[in-house]
Amino acid sequence: MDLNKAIDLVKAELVQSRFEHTLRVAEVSKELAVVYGVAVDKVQLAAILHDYAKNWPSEKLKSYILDNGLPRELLDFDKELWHGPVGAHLFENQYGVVDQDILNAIRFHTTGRAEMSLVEMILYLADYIEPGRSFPGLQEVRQASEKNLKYACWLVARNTIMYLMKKNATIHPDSFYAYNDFTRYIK
Ligand code: DGI
Ligand code: FE
Ligand code: FE
Ligand code: FE
Repeated sequence: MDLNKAIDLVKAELVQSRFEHTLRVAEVSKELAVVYGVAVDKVQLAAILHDYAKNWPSEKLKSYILDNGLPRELLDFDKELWHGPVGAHLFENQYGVVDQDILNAIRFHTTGRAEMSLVEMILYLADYIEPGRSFPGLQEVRQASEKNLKYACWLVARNTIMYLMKKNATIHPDSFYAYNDFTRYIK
């Protein structure tokens, strides 16, 4: 899929503020791709598509998961975790995206997972640090982002888990797998 088609497709699907977030994630992804020597076009396509299903009503996401054989256990976790796997499935099956690295970056952008690829890490990080965000501890992550990709991703995983635990939220195993994997690397 070419980038302009992807932009048109997501623009039609997202509210304006979410579309603008998407463009900022694409811009940050491009910068990180240059720093880490990753194919810019791949990272940008993943970024443009990553939140495609974000504004779907939760009932629509739920039906999509059930009707298309996505992991049922997703439904035991927060609705926020549904849009990545649904988007990845949809682009693979309805739009002919074949690059598994791009699809995995979309699929796992919310939780992360163990052994993430460079493309996956860049999207995971860019989604967190794009200039429209304001999380506690964000400055530290931004500073680390162009120096040490895995350390920056470790901060994202750690901050996200700490934030979720403070809210007494359930946490998906992939979020812990990502955290553990990055922790082993930075030690
Ligand atoms: O779609 P975005 O807002 O750009 O960002 P996202 O898809 O990375 O994250 C959406 C939300 O999901 C964010 O508030 C953090 C939350 N989240 C990430 N991992 C988990 C999680 N929520 C729960 N309950 N469990 C998780 O493991
Ligand atoms: Fe998202
Ligand atoms: Fe994210
Ligand atoms: Fe996002």
